[in-house]
Amino acid sequence: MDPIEALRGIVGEAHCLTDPSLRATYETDWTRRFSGTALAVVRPGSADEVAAVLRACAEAGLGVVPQGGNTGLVGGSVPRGGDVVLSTLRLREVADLDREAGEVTAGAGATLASVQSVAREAGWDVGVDLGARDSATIGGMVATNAGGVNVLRHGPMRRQLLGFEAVRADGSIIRRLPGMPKDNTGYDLGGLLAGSEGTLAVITRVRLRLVPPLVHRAVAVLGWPDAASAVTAAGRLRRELASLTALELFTDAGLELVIRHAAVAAPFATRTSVYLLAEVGSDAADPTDELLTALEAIGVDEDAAAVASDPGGRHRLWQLRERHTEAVNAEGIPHKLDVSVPAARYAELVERAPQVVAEVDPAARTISYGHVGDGNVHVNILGPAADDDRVDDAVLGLVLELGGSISAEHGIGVAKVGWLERDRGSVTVDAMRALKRAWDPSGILNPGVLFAADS
Ligand code: FAD
Ligand code: 2HG
Ligand code: ZN
Repeated sequence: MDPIEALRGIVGEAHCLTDPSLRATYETDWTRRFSGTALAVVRPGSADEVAAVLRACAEAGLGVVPQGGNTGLVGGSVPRGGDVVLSTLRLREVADLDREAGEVTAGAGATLASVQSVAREAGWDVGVDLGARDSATIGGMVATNAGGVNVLRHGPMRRQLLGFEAVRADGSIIRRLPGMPKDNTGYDLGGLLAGSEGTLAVITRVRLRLVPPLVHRAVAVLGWPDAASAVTAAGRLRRELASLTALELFTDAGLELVIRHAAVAAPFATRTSVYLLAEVGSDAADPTDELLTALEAIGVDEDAAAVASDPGGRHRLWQLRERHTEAVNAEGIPHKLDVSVPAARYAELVERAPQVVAEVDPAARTISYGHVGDGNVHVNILGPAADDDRVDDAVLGLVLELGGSISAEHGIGVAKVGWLERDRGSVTVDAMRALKRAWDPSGILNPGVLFAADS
């Protein structure tokens, strides 16, 4: 049977999109750097339909690209040419919230914001938070092992997983639901799927551990003359502040773009080279005094400090950091290098990244920001053509020289396939390939992601 007919028969006419105008938003990634044509976009409404779609695609030898909110930043969520995009957006049920235990089950296509809303109504919260919350889905976040702004407090997505349901390439459904906080029954398959970027199975549901909500919060933005002083201050804040929930860094070049494109005002009149954003939170008492005492202890410049405890003021300060991604996108198509280095090399990376970029492309602009509390920098480069990888190679080479990781939280996708082995080594990557062959012998799941398509 014609594969499109088979897919229509499984998901229904309305959920098998072949018209180019209907497919378009599924075919280009958030940055516009990566795009490809899909044979069709299918939107299954249940795990059984996902299984039938995978069986039909396996039979026809078609690649399948799982897609959630399409906010991924490494090109892994869009087709490479002729693949079927399997959108999870109809799998959005949020159910079985256990108020006593603090657990909830979310469909893969539920957005983070929708799960946060259900959790908060029940007096809980989700341990991972990120700027793309209104579009990023729980399935995509597990598949990328997303990090976000609270990793130093609650860890990345993998740490929130209690149970899962997923469909393998042959259409078999594996399920461990609800899953338990302690569960040593063999391999941790949910943990394996976290960060597998759609190459091993399609995640259809997960059970998440929730965290207590922090009703009292305070945020500070602090200016520093250079990256080294900012990173030293960040280390001291980590030691001084037991209630720390987020510790972020950005530079004046990024602040300038946010002011220009997001219509947000500078935090204070003084402009400095580097800024830190620190947030504290507590479920019991207002932590503002604790924050102010810590700021005094580390000796901040009062002309380059802003503190807010009220929701509006906190939101304004957070916008300065969270809107970097959209502000960079408004300037052009960025090269995005999401990397991490040991804390002792963080300042060096921030200082040297623009230098190594300028050596290969003097006209390129480098804007760095990130989760300094986790050693994670997002090096964004504007200027080079989308397919000119020289600046990417220069920054990733520097990261390995500094003893870091070429992907901290966004994954490998298609963007960093050429660098995986240089980071992890051939023995480790061979072990990964062995897993891929065992789970997906025909290689239909997200071909070209993690490993080159023909390897
Ligand atoms: P997609 O983009 O749709 O897919 C991402 C990958 O997961 C692809 O490889 C896809 O094939 C696979 N996938 C998707 N769903 C499934 C599924 N159900 N089963 C198997 N595989 C699947 N990321 C961070 O880590 N931290 C941040 O702070 C952060 N902030 C961001 C801010 C903005 C403004 C934007 C645009 C992005 C940000 N991201 C961040 C990146 C992105 O939001 C995350 O990678 C997120 O986890 C992707 O979710 P998604 O649903 O959009 O997945
Ligand atoms: C963030 O921390 C996201 O804001 C996106 O991970 C990073 O825009 C980026 O490069
Ligand atoms: Zn990030």
